[in-house]
Amino acid sequence: MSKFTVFVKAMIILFCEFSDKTDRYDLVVIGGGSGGLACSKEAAQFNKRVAVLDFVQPSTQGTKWGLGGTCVNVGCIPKKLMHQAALLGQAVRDARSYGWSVPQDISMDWQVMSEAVQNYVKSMNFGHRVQLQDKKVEYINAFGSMVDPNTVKATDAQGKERLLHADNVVIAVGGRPIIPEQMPGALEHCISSDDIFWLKKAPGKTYVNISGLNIALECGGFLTGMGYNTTVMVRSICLRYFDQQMSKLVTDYMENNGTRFLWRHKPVKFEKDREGKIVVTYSDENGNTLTERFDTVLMATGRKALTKNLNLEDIGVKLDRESHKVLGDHGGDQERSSVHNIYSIGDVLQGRPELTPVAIKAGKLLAHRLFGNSTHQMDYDIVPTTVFTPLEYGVVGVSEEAAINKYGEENVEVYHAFYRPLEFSIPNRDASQCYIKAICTEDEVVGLHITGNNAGEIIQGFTTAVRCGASWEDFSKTVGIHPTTAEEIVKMQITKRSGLDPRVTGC
Ligand SMILES: Cc1cc2nc3c(=O)[nH]c(=O)nc-3n(C[C@H](O)[C@H](O)[C@H](O)COP(=O)(O)OP(=O)(O)OC[C@H]3O[C@@H](n4cnc5c(N)ncnc54)[C@H](O)[C@@H]3O)c2cc1C
Ligand SMILES: *C1O[C@H](CO)[C@@H](O)[C@H](O)[C@H]1NC(C)=O
Ligand SMILES: *[C@@H]1O[C@H](CO)[C@@H](O)[C@H](O)[C@H]1NC(C)=O
Ligand SMILES: *[C@@H]1O[C@H](CO)[C@@H](O)[C@H](O)[C@H]1NC(C)=O
Ligand SMILES: *[C@@H]1O[C@H](CO)[C@@H](O)[C@H](O)[C@H]1NC(C)=O
Repeated sequence: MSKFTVFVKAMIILFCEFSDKTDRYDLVVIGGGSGGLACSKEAAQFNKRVAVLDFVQPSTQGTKWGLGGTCVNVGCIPKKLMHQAALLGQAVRDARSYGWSVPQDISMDWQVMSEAVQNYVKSMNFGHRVQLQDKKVEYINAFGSMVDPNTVKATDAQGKERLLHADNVVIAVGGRPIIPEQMPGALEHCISSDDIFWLKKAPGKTYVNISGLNIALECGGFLTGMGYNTTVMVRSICLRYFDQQMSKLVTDYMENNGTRFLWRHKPVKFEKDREGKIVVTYSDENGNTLTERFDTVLMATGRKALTKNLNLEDIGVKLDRESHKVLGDHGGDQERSSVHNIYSIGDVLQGRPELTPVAIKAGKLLAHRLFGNSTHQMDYDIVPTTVFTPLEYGVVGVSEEAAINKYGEENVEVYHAFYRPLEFSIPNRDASQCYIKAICTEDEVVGLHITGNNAGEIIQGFTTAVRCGASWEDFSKTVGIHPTTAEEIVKMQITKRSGLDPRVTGC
């Protein structure tokens, strides 16, 4: 696009926002994140009148951002870019052994890195507005709430209200991090994942309090990789919803590579000293109380669904008691709520994986069912994912624990292997956490797990095979691509049951 077309498009967007309209819609979507944007754009393709409302409440530390939701602004995108920034540091160090002259002290300029990431995010915010405009979806920068099942109230930043009459409503409001307000000093002094990507100055010595979610480990990982002294405090386990053997490999690698873990520790309070450092008081596994000073404290203790001020329960939309997420599965439709014309997609739908591609796919399929005569439901099974820790962990299908529970130990065969990525050889990097396992029943591979470089890229392709019901025999008949990491998957021969040593044995 030329600068001129961009300018014209921006003017059109401004013009349309100020022009008046009648307020009857085929579909109103509340929440302009991954799911809401996909659903509204898809619905508009059927020549329907569609509006999407998006409104961002500032974080507890006052961070704000533009259109696109969690993934674009404070999730997948800035996280993966910062993960990449950290990986490059490792690559630069590796480069020495390949003959590149690299100074002894390499360091990260936080300002340069974060500005580059933020500028990219801002370009995506703008891109989303242009796309809504192109697809004729009305974008309303206002907070949405329900008045009755067919009326949405839009309240803008100035408090101006407008009522929209909607045949169908999609709730796609996502979630936000929880800062434990009852913990003294937490609300004042701690940041959340909503702030870390938008910090103006380098985080410095950082303390990460985690709740068993991957977000915290990923942040702790890239901060360590960028050279910040990072301490991760873990109360019980990391990566709660993942295979525990794999989770241990991920944290072992981090621990060996500079992240300090305090296991079974618990924070008690946070204070600020005269120099502006945060004094963290915590108790260790023996109940001793200790204090330590940090520049930054990142709270990653969980997320809550943003259903609170939507007035949903008053109009009959049932929410889960604990999570406050919308309960779906009504009238034979997974995304339909207890009110027949109100649907829910993405992170705010109860019991579904909190992932961007899941929200997008569910949103598009819903639009086709609403306006395209489709009956196609979302398949929430066999959803692949990757944890972008310094050693990435990619997975599709079930954990070993879950497979044994479901099929019984005697009906599960686990193929496994440690491997040494070729890239690790010349810099002589430790590969002792590079590992693969395939969980198989007699007929099918039901789980595939890998730790290593580009784990996400590898698992994405194999997901199709797993979805097609490929058996272990199909995997092992597959010819590899040499020399790659992915080929190690189809080369595995050792089962856990055999008790043979799965470690690397040479060529
Ligand atoms: C740090 C982090 C890293 C992540 N990394 C990954 C990853 O690598 N891969 C991956 O697949 N997923 C990742 N996720 C998860 C992913 O971001 C979410 O699953 C996805 O964004 C969910 O989309 P959504 O449409 O449900 O909601 P969101 O994207 O959260 O969008 C909801 C939007 O609605 C707005 N809103 C809320 N209430 C209202 C209201 N009443 N009126 C108007 N607007 C409202 C919100 O401000 C927001 O803009 C990550 C999440 C985090 C926090
Ligand atoms: C990472 O681990 C390897 C192998 O244990 C070690 O050689 C390297 O120095 C570690 N890196 C850091 C930053 O600790
Ligand atoms: C990081 O902080 C810990 C805890 O204060 C300290 O023991 C360690 O020496 C620090 N590491 C570096 C590299 O400064
Ligand atoms: C982090 O803080 C919260 C709130 O105080 C606490 O409930 C949680 O257990 C803490 N996590 C860890 C790992 O200590
Ligand atoms: C859906 O079916 C109706 C009735 O058969 C038809 O009028 C309409 O054009 C169809 N819509 C689409 C998008 O195919």
